[in-house]
Amino acid sequence: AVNEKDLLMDKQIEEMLNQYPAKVKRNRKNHIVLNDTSLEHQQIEANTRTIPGIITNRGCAYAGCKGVVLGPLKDMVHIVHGPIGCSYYAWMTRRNKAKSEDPKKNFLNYCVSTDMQESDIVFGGEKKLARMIDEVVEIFKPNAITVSATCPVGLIGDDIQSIAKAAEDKYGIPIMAFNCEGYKGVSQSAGHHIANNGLMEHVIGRGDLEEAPAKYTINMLGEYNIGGDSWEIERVLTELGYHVQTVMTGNGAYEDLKNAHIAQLNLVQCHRSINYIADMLEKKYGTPWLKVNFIGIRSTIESLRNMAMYFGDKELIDKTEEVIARELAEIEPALDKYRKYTNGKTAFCFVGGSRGHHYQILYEELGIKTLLAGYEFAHRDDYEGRVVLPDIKPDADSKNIPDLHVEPDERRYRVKIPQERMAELQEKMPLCNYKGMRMDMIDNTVMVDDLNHYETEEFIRILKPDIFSSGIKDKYIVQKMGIPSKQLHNYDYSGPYAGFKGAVNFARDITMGIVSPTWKYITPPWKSSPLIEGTIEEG
Ligand code: CFM
Ligand code: HCA
Repeated sequence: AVNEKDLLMDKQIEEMLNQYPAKVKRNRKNHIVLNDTSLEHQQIEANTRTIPGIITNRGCAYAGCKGVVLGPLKDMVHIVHGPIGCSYYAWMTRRNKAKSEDPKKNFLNYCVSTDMQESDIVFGGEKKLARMIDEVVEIFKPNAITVSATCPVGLIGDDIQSIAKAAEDKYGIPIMAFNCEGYKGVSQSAGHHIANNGLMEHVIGRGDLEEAPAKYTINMLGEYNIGGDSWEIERVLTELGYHVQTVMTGNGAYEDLKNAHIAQLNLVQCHRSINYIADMLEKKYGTPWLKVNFIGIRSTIESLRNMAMYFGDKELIDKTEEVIARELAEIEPALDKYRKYTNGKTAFCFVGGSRGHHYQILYEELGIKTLLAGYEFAHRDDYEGRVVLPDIKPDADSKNIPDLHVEPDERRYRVKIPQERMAELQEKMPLCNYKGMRMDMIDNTVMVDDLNHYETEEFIRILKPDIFSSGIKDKYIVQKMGIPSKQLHNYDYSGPYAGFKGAVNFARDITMGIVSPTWKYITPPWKSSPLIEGTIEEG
C-alpha cells in the first residue's frame, strides 16, 4: 500500500543515498527495503562484500568461528594462532557465560594465543604452535583443543592441520584445526559455517550413547548463553521434563556435544549461526529441527507449545499450559509497571544475524515500535524467510503444490508462498520452516542490511528513535547524539533477556535508559564546537 508517508520515506532514503558516489549508491540501494507486507515477496541484497572504506559493524570469519561458535565450549582450550590482538578481541567481551561441575574443566576465562611476532611471520609459526599445544596439554589437561587460524597465518601458509594432527596422535585427545582466517568470507557468517563443519566432522556423533537418556531429549542449537540466557530457558525446559543433551554452544561442553546425535529434536534459536549443523543432523541422523525463539513472551510461549505439540503427549501439553500461566502471572505485574514508561516509544534494532528480528517482538510487547531493523551479516532467507521442502525438487515435484514458486537456494529450496496459503502449507511441511524478519515487521518501516555508520546517523536524523539498540561499535556515537543505546550483543552488563524472567530484565533496562535524565544534559559535540571544515580536491 503506497501512501504519502511511504513516498516521503522513499524520498528521504533516496536523498541519503545521493550522498554516495554513483556506484556505491547503486550497491547500497539494494540493501535497504521499505516494508510492505501486502507484497508476497520483497527481495533484499545480503551476505555480499562490504564496500571498502565504509565503516561496517561486521566482524570477520575468525570472529564467527572462534569467537562465536567454538569459544563458548568450556572444557576445551581454544588456541588462537595469530597476533595477540585477534585473541584479545574475542576474549570475554561477548559475555557468553559458563559454569562447570569441575572447576578445573572450565577454561573460558583464559585468552590463549601464540602471540605471533614479526619473526614468526618471516620464518613461519608452525614450531611455535606445536610448542603452544604442548604447553596447553601440560598446564590445563583439557578434554579437547581447537586451533583457529587468523589472517597472517593463512597468508604465510602455516599448515595448522598437520600440526594439530601430529599433536592429536602424540596426546590422544582431539585437537582440531580450523582454517577460519578472517578474510575467508565477507563477514563472520563464513566462520560459522567453518566451525559447524568442523564440529560435525570431529565431535558430534563421537560419543557412545546409543539412545536418548530421557523421554524428551533435545538439543538447543544457536543459543550462546549471553548474560545467562540459556540458563533462564533451561529453567523452564527442565521443569517441563525436557532433557537438554547439549546447548550449542552456550555453556556447552565437548563431553555433551559428542552425544548430540541421540536427541529426538533439535531446537534452533539462532538459525544464522547454526543452520548447517541442524541440516546435517537431520540428514545424517534424521533428527528434525524446530525453529524456536525464546526472546519475547509471545515467542517463548509459541516455542514451548510447538515443542509440546511435537512430542504430542497430553501430559506434556497440559503441563506446558500450566507453566505458561504461572510464569505469566508472575511477570505481568512487573511488565505493566515498566510499560507505563515504554509504551508508545520507538526503536532501532540492528544486530548480527538473528537478534535484529527476535528483539522486535519483545519491543512490541513493551509497546515499542521498531522503526528500523536489520542484520549485519545475515543471508537473504533470514530477511525473506524460507520453507524447507526436503523432498521436493524445483522442477519435478513443485507442480504438486500449485502456487509455489521454487528457487534453488544453496542446498535447499527457497519458496515464495502466497500469504493466504502459509498456514495450510506449514501444516503439511516438515518442522524445519523458517520465517524471516520481514513478516514480523510493520509496514512502512525500514529493513536494512549491513547498516553503516553514515546511514545510522542519517536514519537517526530522519526517524528520531527513542531507543537505539545495536553493538559496541556505534553505541557511544549514538549516545552522544542524546539517544539511549542498549547493546543487544552482550546486553551491556546485564541479562538474561531470554524467556519469561528475561523479558522483565529487558523491560527494566530499557525503562532505565528512557527515564534517565542524562540525555537532556547532552549537547552533541557538533552543537557546541564547530566541526573542522575544508575542501577535498578531486584527483
Ligand atoms: Fe546468532 Fe548470536 Fe546473532 Fe551470531 Fe554474533 Fe552474538 Fe549477534 Mo554478536 S550467534 S547471529 S555471530 S544470535 S556474537 S550470540 S550478538 S552478532 S545477532
Ligand atoms: C563479533 C562478536 C560480537 C560483537 C559485538 C559488538 C558480540 O562480532 O565478533 O559489535 O558489539 O556479540 O560480541 O557480535
